[in-house]
Amino acid sequence: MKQLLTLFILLLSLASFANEPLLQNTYSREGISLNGRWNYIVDVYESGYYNYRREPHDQTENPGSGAFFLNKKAKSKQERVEYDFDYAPTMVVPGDWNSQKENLFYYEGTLWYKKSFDIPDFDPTQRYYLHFGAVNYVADVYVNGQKLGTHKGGFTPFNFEMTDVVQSKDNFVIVKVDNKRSADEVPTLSTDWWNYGGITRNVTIYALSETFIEDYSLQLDKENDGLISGYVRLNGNHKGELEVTIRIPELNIKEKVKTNKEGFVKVDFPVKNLQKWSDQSPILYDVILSTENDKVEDRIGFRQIKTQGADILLNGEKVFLKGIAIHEENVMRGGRAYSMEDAKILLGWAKELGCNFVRLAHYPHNENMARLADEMGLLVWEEIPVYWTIEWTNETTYQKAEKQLTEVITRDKNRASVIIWSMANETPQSEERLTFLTRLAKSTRQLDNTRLITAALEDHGKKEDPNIMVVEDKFADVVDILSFNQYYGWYGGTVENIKNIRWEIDKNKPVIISEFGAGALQGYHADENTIWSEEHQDLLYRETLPTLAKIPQLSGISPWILVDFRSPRRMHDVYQNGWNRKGLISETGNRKKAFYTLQNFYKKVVDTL
Ligand code: GCB
Repeated sequence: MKQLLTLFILLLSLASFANEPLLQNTYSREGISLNGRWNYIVDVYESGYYNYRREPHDQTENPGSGAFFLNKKAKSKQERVEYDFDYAPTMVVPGDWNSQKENLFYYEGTLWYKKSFDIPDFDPTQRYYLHFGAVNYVADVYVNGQKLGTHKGGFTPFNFEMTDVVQSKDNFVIVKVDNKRSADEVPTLSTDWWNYGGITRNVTIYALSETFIEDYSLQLDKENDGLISGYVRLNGNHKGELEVTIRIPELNIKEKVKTNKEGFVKVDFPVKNLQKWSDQSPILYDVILSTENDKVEDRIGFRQIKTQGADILLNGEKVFLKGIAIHEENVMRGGRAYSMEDAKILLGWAKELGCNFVRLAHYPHNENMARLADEMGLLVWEEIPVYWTIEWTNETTYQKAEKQLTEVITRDKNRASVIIWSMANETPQSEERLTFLTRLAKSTRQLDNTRLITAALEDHGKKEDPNIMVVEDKFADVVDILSFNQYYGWYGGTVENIKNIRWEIDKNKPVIISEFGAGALQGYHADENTIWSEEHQDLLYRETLPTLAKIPQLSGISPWILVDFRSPRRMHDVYQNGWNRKGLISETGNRKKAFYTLQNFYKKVVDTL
């Protein structure tokens, strides 16, 4: 009997791990924001999660009073409860904990958040969803003492339905967040960025009708630029087929389609006089999808992106990607960036640099970034944190990577700005890794065959002639764009010799130099041969840019990196102080010399390529 019960509890807990389908375009829905101050308890030993036999409270029959998700209160002077959220300190959500509390600066572990909420105009006929923009890394979510589910992956959105557990007043949500690194996770133990923990993006409640528009994809057909195609998916207990109307008023489009019994319908309709979205002219159209009792509005750009030989074609025309790599940090405030205002700072700097392209490294950034890039005319590379030494043979690790990729593709598939999905960064070669990445690429193509696939690979000097650089990687056969990071003059090689090197790329594919760079402490001036000086970084840029320009297949670059970023790997107390100094802008917002060199290159040189 006891075994059966254990099995039942295990099945229950597994069921709760299945995330629910992601709500598309939450921007168009009026939600109830749970942003603001949340109480928190730091739980180093996870004693609010496990009982003293190390069994998870939420998987035991009678969770004891130590189970934090119950939000227990002592009801009498004899009752012992060893925590109380209402007396706990508070911090701001969204926001990482490291930059908000000095004593949590280096913290990697479990922290519990709690917030009380009411639902104004509560309507028992509606369905209520709790949506998180992202939580790093594992989130266990409970509402009113009931577990809604668990989500893993620090940079993608997720939501849970909570219709059966909420009421109009006196609700509470408790989230256990754990950002411990682990060898089998994605990312794995070692990275070169700060492991900011916490509820790092918005938390919002959405009230939805019984049957609502869950997801849709609308894009210009890859081959036929007179056709918009995609699908709409409804969610609900509807019976039979339902009508969906898609309107694009400026194009005089009003399409009525019927879903199948599962609420799904493929769409395909001709379009005339469309002004295509491009970096030069980022035209977005109002798109309105409606059913009998739901409506979502979006702003969508329509464009085509493909490769032809060694060229990247945007709407049939060759485009050179004048890029920059970006980490998702707002250095001016400190910590993870999360708001539209943060996105405006970062993408505004990229524009000032003269970019038409950004590499959002090394994990999915906030949805604001892609939405703003749509408005600003920036082409976007998005990636998942399959970085360095992932466990290639671990099936669960693969599933985690694929899930993160699926979540970001699901979220951003209607963004014209996003043209590239990148599978990985600087991963060491092996057959297992090739299988892993090829599988990821295949699954990406199944999810979205309209965008280009790449991965940041590595180059090396030939044995016979170290001045000849090559990329010998079988994954190069799988990708649409051959991208690689190269640090000649910083990690190996000398700056003086940069002019003598050349790349031999034997593939007829577009090439992106996904990284190059050198560290410099802003304000530190010396002769150009002095490492860490602004002059030295600038010299490396002046030498590298013309050398790269000689690669016949060169279709873009995204130097490393827009802004200095926090990294626990960078401990030199004079020059680094916990910051990776390869930024063109310092953590105080000041431009370094190389910023202007790259800006100048983008203004003048690129057009002649
Ligand atoms: C790289 C990595 C990037 C690092 C950078 C560096 O190749 O892709 O994540 O931050 O080098 O600064 O070493």
